[in-house]
Amino acid sequence: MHTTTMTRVTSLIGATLLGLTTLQASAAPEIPPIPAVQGDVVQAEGDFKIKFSIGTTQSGAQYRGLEYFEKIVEQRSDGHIQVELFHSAQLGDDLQAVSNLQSGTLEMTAPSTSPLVGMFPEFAVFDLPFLFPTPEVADKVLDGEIGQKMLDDASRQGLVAIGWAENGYRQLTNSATPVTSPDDLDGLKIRTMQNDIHLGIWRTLGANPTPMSFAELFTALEQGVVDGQENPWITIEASKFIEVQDYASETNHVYTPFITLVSERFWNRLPAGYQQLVRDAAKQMGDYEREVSRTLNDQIKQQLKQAGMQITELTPEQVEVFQEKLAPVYDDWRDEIGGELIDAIRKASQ
Ligand code: KDG
Repeated sequence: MHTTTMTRVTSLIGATLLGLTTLQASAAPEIPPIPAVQGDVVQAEGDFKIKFSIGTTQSGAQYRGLEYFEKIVEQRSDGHIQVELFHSAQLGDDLQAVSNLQSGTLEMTAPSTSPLVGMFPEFAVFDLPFLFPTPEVADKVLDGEIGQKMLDDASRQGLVAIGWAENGYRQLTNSATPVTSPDDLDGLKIRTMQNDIHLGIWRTLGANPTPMSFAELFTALEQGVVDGQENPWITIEASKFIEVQDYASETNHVYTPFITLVSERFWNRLPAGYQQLVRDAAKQMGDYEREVSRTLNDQIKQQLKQAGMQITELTPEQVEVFQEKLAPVYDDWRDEIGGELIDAIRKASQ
C-alpha cells in the first residue's frame, strides 16, 4: 500500500515543483478586503500594548482577521493601544500561548477549542463528528445563547474569553492512499489534535491516531512519523501540506471554532472604555474572518486540485458510512459533555 521512499521523493519533487508553480501561477484567491473601521475614537485613557499570537500561518484566514483587529484597535484608540501580531506559533503553540496569557507574559491568543478540552470540558461538544451540518448552524450556536454562555464560562483560570472565529470544516489528507471509506484507513498513522474525542474518532474509523501539537505537524508528515492529518482546506494550503501529502478526502467530519482569549491580568488593567473597544474589535474580527474563511474554502480546494493534490469528494452515501461508523462516539461522550447541550445544538440545525 505504501510507496517506496525514493520514487515517492522524485515524484514528490516533480509534483511539488509542478504543484507550486501551478499553485503560484493559478489565480490568487479573491480574499475579501479588510473592511473600513466602524465606530468612533474612544476617550484616551493611557497607553497599552497588546501582543496577539496565533498558531496558524501568516497566509491563513485567521491572520487576516488579526490584521483587521489591529486596524480597529489602533485607529479607535487613536494609537494609545498598540497591537503586535505573531503567527505560526512564534510565541508558543495553542497550549503554551494560553499558559503565557495566564502568567501575563502575553496579552491575546485565539486557539482552536480542541486542545483546550482538558481545561474546559464543555468545549468537547465541538469535537463531536458531523454535529454542525452547515457554517450557518455554527454561527447560530456560537453567536447565540450557547456561544455566549461558553464565553462566560471560559472566562476563568486567568483568562477572559471575548469572541469566536472559524478554523473550519476539517478534511483528511495523507501520503499513502486515496480514502473513500473507513476501510481505506486501516493502519494509517493519522495525527490528531491533542484531544481525546479526535483520538476516539480515528481509532473508531480504524486508523492509528497520534496526538500532536500543530507546531510539530509539518515536520512529522515530512519525516513520515505520521501518514496523514486533518485540517480545513485553508490551513492545508497555508501550511504547505501539499509538499508532504498527495491525497485528500473531503470528509467535513468536524467543525472547529477558534476562541479569542485575553490575559485576565492584562484585562483587569484595561480601563472599561478600552475593554469595550477590544470586545467590539474581537467581534468584528470574528465576523470578517468567517467571511474570509468561507470565501476561500472552495477556491483553495480547487487550487490544491490544480496543483496536483488528488482530492476525493465523498458522495452523500460515502459520508453516511463515516457517520454511521462514528455514531458510538456520541454514546461514549454524551454523559461527559451533557446530552442537553448536544440536543440544543442539534435543535439549532432544524
Ligand atoms: O493555533 C493553531 C491551531 O489552533 C489550529 O490550527 C489547530 O486545527 C488545528 C490543528 O490541527 O492543530
